[in-house]
Amino acid sequence: MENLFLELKNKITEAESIIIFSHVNPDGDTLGSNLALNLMIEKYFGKKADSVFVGTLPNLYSYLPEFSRFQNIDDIDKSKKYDLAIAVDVASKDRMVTAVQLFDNAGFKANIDHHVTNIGYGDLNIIDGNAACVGMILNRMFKKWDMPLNLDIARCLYTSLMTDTGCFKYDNTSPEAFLMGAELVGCGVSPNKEYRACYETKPQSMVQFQAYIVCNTVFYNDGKIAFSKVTRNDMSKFNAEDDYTEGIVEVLRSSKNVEVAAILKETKEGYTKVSLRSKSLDLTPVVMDFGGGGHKYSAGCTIKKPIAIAFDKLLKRVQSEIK
Ligand SMILES: [Mn+2]
Repeated sequence: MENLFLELKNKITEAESIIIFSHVNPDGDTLGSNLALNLMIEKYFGKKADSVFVGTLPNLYSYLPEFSRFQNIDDIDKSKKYDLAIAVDVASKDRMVTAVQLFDNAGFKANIDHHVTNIGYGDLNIIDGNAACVGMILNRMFKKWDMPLNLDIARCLYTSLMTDTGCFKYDNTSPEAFLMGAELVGCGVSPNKEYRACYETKPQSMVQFQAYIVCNTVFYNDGKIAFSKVTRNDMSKFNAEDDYTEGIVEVLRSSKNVEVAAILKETKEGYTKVSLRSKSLDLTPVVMDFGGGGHKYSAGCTIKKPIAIAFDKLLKRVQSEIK
């Protein structure tokens, strides 16, 4: 991995134009690591990289330093040929949606990720399924590059780490996660301030919407499975934004007997987006049956079926794993 870090450093040094991609429906890891890398490239390589997103950019993360650097992919000339493209936290190329053409057109493609389902679609693939977040891989890389963090970069990495470890409580919370957290706090990051900015700034309607969705949960198999669905009708009733469903699935999993929890969300007509969480069951075979991906205990997929049918299909598939 150390050699890969140095190879990327050389590629950044050589490149005149650089673009960094986050995945669709961006989370704290893909956004935090994108900005951390962008700021690092500016600070130590003296270069301006373009940071891009696809679809909607959640306003929730606007507390991140230099958040305004994120550009909508639709505002970038699709025929442009960047010297270097870097994808961060992008498990598969289709997670770049309409940005994939710009990625493919680049002279050199790097793929930095921690999803076990990542097949290594780049020219350079820096993938570690044991890393708690992509920010952790970046942190190791910046050390190898011998480039110390500043407060802004540390804050971006902290959001990446905090969100992907569920505030240091998921199974991926390794000794390295705590050491990294300690190091970032040492750089001046305030855990309380970052936590409040990320988790305690929900609009009132979001809190009420989430409570409603939790209320509609249906339990199966002696309470081992918890499913709830979100229709477009529910969304419009609460004036819900795309990210209003964020975190609900963890509430479902918090029930004592629950092994697998799922939120099924009607996106457009005939499409159902699924977020799955488990306590100890490996979900990757389940979501891969539906063309999805992710981590062992946290995974997702989009089922090209109306929500009621998707619900039944997914429930049967999950029940086949639950004794
Ligand atoms: Mn991640």
